[in-house]
Amino acid sequence: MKLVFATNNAHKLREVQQTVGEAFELVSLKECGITEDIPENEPTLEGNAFVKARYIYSRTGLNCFADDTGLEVEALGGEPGVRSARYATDGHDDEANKCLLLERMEGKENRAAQFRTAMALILDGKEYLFEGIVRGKILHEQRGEGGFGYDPLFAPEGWDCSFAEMSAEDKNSISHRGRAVRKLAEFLNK
Ligand code: ITT
Repeated sequence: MKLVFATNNAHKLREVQQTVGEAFELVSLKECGITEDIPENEPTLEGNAFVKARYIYSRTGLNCFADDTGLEVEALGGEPGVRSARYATDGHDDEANKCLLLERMEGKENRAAQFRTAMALILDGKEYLFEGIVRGKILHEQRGEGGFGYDPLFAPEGWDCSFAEMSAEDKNSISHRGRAVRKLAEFLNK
């Protein structure tokens, strides 16, 4: 089955393709001719995921899904949350975002945090929502070279390393997006 996945992030596309398997051919935004930025101005992850999915469905008429992910830090009242991509600047500046997070976490004893993904699917015009969460903690400094985004600062529960120090397979097996995508794949396979 062909499905449009609403992302321009090559890391995410690879991660998700690995998780859903070969039964689904994922098509990126670029591949279906959408080059403009889709606005993500909703106050929730779910809202943003649906805005993206509806936009693609109305432009292409193709079955599609879209995700929005946020890093929710307990000591910061759930921040950066829905603003994770635009935490430090208007753009997607990963380095600036990580620096700001470390700055805001200075002196905080409670390091608990979670990544949460909301995944919106539109299948033959009907809408569905899937969620994935992974709990963990914010490290005091960056560790590892793999992954992307906030990965070097996040250590998942039960692991003695950051997401950026894990193989893509290990990260996928426990990650927020991995969990949401497996729920989506299970639903599609039914
Ligand atoms: P698209 O919108 O094109 O899919 P994006 O990188 O903006 O790509 P999100 O809006 O879902 O993806 O991500 C929001 C922020 O959270 C952004 O700063 C990402 O780098 C970060 N993020 C998302 N998933 C992550 C993950 O698995 N590990 C670390 N950081 C992640």
